[in-house]
Amino acid sequence: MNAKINNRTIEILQADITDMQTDAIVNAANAQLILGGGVAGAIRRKGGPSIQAECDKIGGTFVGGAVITTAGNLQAKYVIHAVGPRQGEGNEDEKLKNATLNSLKVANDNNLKSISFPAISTGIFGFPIEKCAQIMLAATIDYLKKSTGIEKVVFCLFSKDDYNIFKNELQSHTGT
Ligand code: AR6
Repeated sequence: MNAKINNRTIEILQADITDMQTDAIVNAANAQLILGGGVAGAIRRKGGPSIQAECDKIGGTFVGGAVITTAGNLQAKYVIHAVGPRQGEGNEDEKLKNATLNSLKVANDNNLKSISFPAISTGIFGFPIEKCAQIMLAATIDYLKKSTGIEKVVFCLFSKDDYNIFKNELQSHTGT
């Protein structure tokens, strides 16, 4: 489903994020920028070794931060590595909000028009999907209401259940 915020598009999609053709896709990263399992593993396998090599040069970032690399063999041009919180480490909501906003800021600073997000922290890091949908969508809607060059933000969910949770949450904001 699609919704318009300030003439920009938010799209909710059930798909593999490594197939997305947006300018950037977001990796659900860790603070060490070591591409492990989940989304990161899929990016590493399909994108090739150059992405991890660029991450190694950057070295790491804080929880809630985001850094950018090129995207190797992927369809997207860039990967934005966003570090979400691990469930139980404390201050998770704020960290997830920051990871979302910092990803959007990095995309905007690099003149990117479109970006695809996974449900950050909801796999290996164990954060609840409903809360993730609330936090990531609220942060994105707020961001798109301000001045930005970003025209389209896609939330790319792996399962039908996760898709429905994000769709219902977006509908609760837009009243559609
Ligand atoms: N496309 C879209 N969504 C996916 C895909 C995919 N190809 N694969 C998994 N998901 P996760 P995290 C969903 O575990 O919880 C790694 O080891 C998945 O169902 O990728 O932030 C990193 O290196 C879940 O809803 O990220 C970090 O160390 C969501 O993506 C750590 O895991 C996020 O799951 C990050 O853990």
